[in-house]
Amino acid sequence: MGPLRDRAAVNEAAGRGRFITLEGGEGAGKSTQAKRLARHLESRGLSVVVTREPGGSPGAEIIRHVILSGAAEPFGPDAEAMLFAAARRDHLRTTILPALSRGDWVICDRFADSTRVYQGVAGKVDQAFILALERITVGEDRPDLTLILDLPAKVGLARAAGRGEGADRFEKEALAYHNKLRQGFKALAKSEPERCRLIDAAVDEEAVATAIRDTVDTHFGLGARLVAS
Ligand code: Z5A
Repeated sequence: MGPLRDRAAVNEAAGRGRFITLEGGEGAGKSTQAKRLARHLESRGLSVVVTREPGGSPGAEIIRHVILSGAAEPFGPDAEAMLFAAARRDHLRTTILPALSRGDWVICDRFADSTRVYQGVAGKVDQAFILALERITVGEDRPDLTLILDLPAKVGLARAAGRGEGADRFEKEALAYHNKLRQGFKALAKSEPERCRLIDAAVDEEAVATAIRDTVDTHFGLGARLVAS
């Protein structure tokens, strides 16, 4: 049996895959850590899909462009929240749910918690409205585990700027806005301790990866799992 067949067999035995999201402010290291976590889970014999929001499906990628270019900004944060929700619905239906049904593990760089914090806490969109959108678009398909990468806003912004790609719709906001985001994510971690884990992201990449691996292994009982190949 080749490695691919082995992997499929391992996933089949595990049933539905697991859904892990990474959250946090700008430049927290989510994309970097999503790839590293995928390699770790693959080393445990699991099939993994790495995806992101906004985006992650052809339709949602179009909406991503509309939002991040700033084209939707004049309509206000309520309309932006609805656009994120529409993109999420498409992403879930066409990418995330089919992958989970196949038994794949899905790692998503940002998800509904970003709407709660960016549009809800920092954008001051009514929380009841945000939660209503979440009920419609996400429903019961919530993440099994959310890793919130925490670091001072200034450090994250410096890292993001270091990539030299220019600031998008949200990166160009003032430092006070980014501090608010950090507090919003921390409050979220506190309010849902079963699902959310706060990870210190101000340390070096390797140390963050180790903390994430330990957290995921413990949460899903993967510690003793051997690769079936
Ligand atoms: N948004 C929203 O408002 N509402 C929503 O519902 C959703 C999103 C879903 C998406 O932008 C924007 O949409 C986002 C929120 C908003 N705001 N902004 N801007 P995006 O997808 O383009 O970007 P992002 O999600 O904010 O991620 P990011 O800023 O690109 O950063 P990251 O993925 O967290 O970090 P990274 O790319 O892995 O690392 C950044 C740099 O730091 C890079 O050069 C790394 O090599 C370096 N790095 C990574 N880790 C470390 C450590 N540990 N030490 C030192 N340097 C490091």
